[in-house]
Amino acid sequence: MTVLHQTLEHAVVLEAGMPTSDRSATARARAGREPEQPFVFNYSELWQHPESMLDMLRGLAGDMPLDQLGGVYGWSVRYRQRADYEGLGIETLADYIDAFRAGEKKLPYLRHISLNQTAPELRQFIKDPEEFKPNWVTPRWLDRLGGPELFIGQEGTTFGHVHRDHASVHVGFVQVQGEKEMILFPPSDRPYLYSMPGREFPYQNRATNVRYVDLNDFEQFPLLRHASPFRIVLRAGQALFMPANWWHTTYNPCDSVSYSIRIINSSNVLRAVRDHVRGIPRWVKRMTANKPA
Ligand SMILES: O=C(O)CCC(=O)C(=O)O
Repeated sequence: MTVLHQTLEHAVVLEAGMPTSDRSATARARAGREPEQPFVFNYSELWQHPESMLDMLRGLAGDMPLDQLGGVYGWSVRYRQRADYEGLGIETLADYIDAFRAGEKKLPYLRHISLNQTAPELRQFIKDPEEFKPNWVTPRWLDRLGGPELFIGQEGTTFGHVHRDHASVHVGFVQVQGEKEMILFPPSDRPYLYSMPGREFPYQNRATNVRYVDLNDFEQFPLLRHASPFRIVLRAGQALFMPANWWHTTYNPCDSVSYSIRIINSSNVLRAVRDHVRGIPRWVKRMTANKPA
């Protein structure tokens, strides 16, 4: 596995503590400024229960088969990812958490554990930072928009492809355990990132062909040279506010547990609605194309 930070030297490094003292989304919205720059800050109050988050998750949803997790933005173990588990003897979430803690087997990255679908009871003990508020899409029935999730990854695992989240949502990340390296590209880097339409409504150009391990492969992806990446190593007790439409991918330099949630408020609601409306003709086109003659 390539450790990117040894080679992606031109990336701007973001650290905690930038840039203003009052970064709440409410304050920014009142001031009429949109939160378009990512920022990192210290935050260790996410989990509000004496039992560890992983223990409680295991207790509540340990019996759940891995291929039933996820489903809002992506599946945890589905299609070709099933092959990654062959021979590991890991069927359920409890099997995975136990193996992750034992550290004896090399495990795939367990991504997109949907809190609303897997363990909604956990949410009462999760306190989002003020920097992620107001967030109008936290109710469970708005899961398609807000979709709070957990990610569990061993050292050396990577999210994979550079992508952006759908419909102009901001994304808040909080690192619960370990560290996560995040590579971010501003929305204006789109021409250099080999993007292609996503497979889900509203079918925006939000996927790319570029994986984390390709970020220095200028032979295969020459336009990448023109991109302006940011690099963040999010440590346990730190959080990242990532504004709408920033492209990103991640790498876990050590065992990592993290939380993320999508955010919509007055600063991006019009863009989110616009993106959904623009998806309708694309949906109609796809339906018409797939209709049997
Ligand atoms: O937490 C990660 O590793 C990546 C999450 C992510 O990129 C996403 O959910 O869009």
